[in-house]
Amino acid sequence: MDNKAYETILVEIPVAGVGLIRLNRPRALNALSSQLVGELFTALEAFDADPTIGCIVLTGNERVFAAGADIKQMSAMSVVDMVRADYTNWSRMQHISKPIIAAVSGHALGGGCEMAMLCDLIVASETASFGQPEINLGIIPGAGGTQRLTRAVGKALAMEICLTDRRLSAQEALQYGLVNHIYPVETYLDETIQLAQKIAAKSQIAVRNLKQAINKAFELSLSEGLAFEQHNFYMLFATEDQKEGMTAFLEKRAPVWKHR
Ligand code: CO8
Repeated sequence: MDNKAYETILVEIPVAGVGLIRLNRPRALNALSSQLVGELFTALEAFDADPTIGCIVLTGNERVFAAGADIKQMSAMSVVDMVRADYTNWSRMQHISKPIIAAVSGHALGGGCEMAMLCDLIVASETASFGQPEINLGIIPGAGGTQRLTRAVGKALAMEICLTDRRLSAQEALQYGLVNHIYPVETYLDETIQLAQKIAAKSQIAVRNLKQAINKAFELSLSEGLAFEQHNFYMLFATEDQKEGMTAFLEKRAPVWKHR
């Protein structure tokens, strides 16, 4: 973990087991320039590879999570530039095996909303606002907005959000199941870090299998998903953590995970 390696993000380990990434282009409202996105992927992969980290928190600042793709950078791009840069390909983030929690305060717009939805849980501050305003620029969401938002809030509301630039307040996002919790601006990040700490205290190998299995629910039929879950369930019986978890329960003590 080396902040000198980054210009547009900040990384830290605020408490044992939790990796924190802050988007740090405040004057551009954390617009997702190619540099920022590249640094974000590198930092996510570094925490994913770090055995001391069990959960990752991704945040912006109190005013803005991210105001979307960098319009200044994007405005001059041609379709060839887009294809060459693989501009909306966020598969590097999708392949992170550890849970990622988005801590969202203020605007989460366009690519910012899509980035939050690429995370596994979302904690919002009372000022969080989610939207897909791309239609105002003569484009549409390109990093999953039409797909993930529709799965999260249903077709009718997703259509309205994307077609009319309707913003979802934190309360509405909670009501529709897009976010897990809402906290005051003063505490949302600490609460998110505490939630991440709870996850980081589990067996990393079981957490990894769990994240994979739940995400498969969006890709597979029910019977295929059940077969995937069953496979991951059986596989855990080859781990030391399964033996330890069950032995600790029977001995009425806390488990000591080895993450293998
Ligand atoms: N890109 C570049 N710069 C931005 C962006 C952005 N998305 N958003 C804000 N800024 C800049 C402004 O240009 C301004 O810069 P300057 O001071 O140099 O003029 C500065 O940030 C402050 O912005 P405002 O003065 O507009 O601040 P306000 O508080 O008045 O408004 C808003 C805040 C409502 C967030 C407003 O800035 C806004 O509407 N921003 C654009 C939101 C938007 O349209 N987002 C969608 C972008 S398209 C997209 O995300 C496609 C996703 C594709 C996949 C992702 C791949 C990376």
